[in-house]
Amino acid sequence: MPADLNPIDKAKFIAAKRAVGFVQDGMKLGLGTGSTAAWMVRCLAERIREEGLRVVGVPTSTRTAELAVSLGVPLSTLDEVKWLDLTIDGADEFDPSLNLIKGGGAALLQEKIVATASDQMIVITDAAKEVVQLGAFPLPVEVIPFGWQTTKALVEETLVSMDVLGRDVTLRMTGDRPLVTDESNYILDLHLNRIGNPRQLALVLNQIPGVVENGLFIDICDIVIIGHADGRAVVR
Ligand code: ABF
Repeated sequence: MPADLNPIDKAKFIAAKRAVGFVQDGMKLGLGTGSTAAWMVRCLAERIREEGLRVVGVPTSTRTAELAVSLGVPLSTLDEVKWLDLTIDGADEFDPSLNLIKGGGAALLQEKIVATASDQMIVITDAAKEVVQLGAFPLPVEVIPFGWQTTKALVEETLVSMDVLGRDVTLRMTGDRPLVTDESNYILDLHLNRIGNPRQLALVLNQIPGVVENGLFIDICDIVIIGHADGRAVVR
């Protein structure tokens, strides 16, 4: 383990290293986005360097691609490989059914496409991500920039009829401009506090014109690995 990591980063590293232990020679991998996924890329690169592991990765964001290239992890594209053996990615929240909120890193669209095109998805997290009910983390929803304010109003209208506690919707900004995703879209963050029926909300949101995808990952995650600073990796 790298020296002088703070407890959260230690936990993320432990989870990432444990997940990379599931990687077998010849695998086609989905490479997630975020700080925990970055530790996974580093651990994967170490296995490639030290064991001669032969894998190919499909990144879920430009920043993951750049990190992988810098560390010598061979990359391909989803169009090239068509299907993946395993995706390893982070999350913002996970519930007892292993349903997730993702998208804090604004990469949810490529992450969901890649995770869905995989035989298995492993989520790597620290214990702070575990919740009884999803929703404390604002739910990211990717929308096209065209007419985004109308889309926002339709989302707000939809929330009125849904089983949620909060209904505040904000446009994600970077500085004084809207954040633009790798796919040139915007992100709306839905501050719901508690989501009573994530499966239903995920379906309803994606029916709204202008909505591209949402950060609810329902029935996609197979395994969650929770890292702990004391070195334990709990596999759920
Ligand atoms: C990405 O990792 C995002 O979907 C999610 O928001 C983020 C979690 O970030 P971190 O690992 O830095 O906590 O997969």
